[in-house]
Amino acid sequence: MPLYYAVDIGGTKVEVAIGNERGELLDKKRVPTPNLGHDDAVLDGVADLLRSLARPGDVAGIGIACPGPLDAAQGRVLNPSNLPGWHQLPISEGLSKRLGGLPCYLENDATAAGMGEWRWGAGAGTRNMVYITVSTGIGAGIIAENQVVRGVGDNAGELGHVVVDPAGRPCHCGNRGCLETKASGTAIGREGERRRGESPRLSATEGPVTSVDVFRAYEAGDPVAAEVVEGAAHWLAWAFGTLTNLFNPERIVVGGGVSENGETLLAPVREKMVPYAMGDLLASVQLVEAKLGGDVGVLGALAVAVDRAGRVPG
Ligand code: BMX
Ligand code: ZN
Repeated sequence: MPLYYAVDIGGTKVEVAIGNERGELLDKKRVPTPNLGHDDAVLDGVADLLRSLARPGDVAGIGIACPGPLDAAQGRVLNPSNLPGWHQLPISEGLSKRLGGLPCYLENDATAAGMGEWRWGAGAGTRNMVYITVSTGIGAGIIAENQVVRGVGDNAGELGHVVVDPAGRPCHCGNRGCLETKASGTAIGREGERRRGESPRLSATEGPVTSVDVFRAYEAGDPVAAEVVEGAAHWLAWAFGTLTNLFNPERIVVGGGVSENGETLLAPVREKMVPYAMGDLLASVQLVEAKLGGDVGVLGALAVAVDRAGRVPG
């Protein structure tokens, strides 16, 4: 069975792994994201990390998951705001050159994670599903009729940058009032911090309030935290309801750090989706928590490699 390298690039860490088409990870490692602003140093670092993995067989390709926007066809990272040192990085060519010409496949991180959940996680067995990560940002991976939806520039699924309030707060993408300014983990923490003075529980937080603090306070019955969670749940319900009408999915799988709150998050979202989707479509969609947990990044990248390397070009 061929093996594949998986690379998951995030704003804070780069994780690499080696695995097979059954989604089994044989070794993995992580390092803080190098932000060197120098192509060779970044690429040398990732290539060295891959070489340092235990390799019990031949490697057939490399899957890379990275925040967008990307130029996947050219294998180039464009200008993700959380990876300033990586802008315009020709990552596929650079890694391929350093690793004996292995084919490299670059994918948006949320799309890759969706592919991982579809193959080996909570989306297994579906023909139509949408994966949504609610974490630092909000991203989506869309599977329609057993096909990954990538769009003309491979950037489909930028759900977090769908504008819901054009007069709203500036977003790092350059627009205003994007969904992720209202409902990401970052947004939930920021709103909790803004309102901390109204809540004894939130004011007792050490350091700035995070989304974890808001959810703990919500579970303890804090009314201010409840307003913050319900506010975010409202926007997620709007987004999931809209996706339900657009794609008629069988399952919406929610991953990312905020999804670790499970039904505490999903129950209010499910309830609030009712006015935002057509009844029959809503009746056929399940809203579930992702299953791959902390390995979703590398498993997503592995799914990309398995999917693309196994395909005849053209
Ligand atoms: C953002 C966007 C997406 C990404 C999503 C989830 C940036 C830098 N990235 O909407 O490309 O898929 O976040 O990313 O704008 P995460 O880092 O929150 O998991
Ligand atoms: Zn935006």
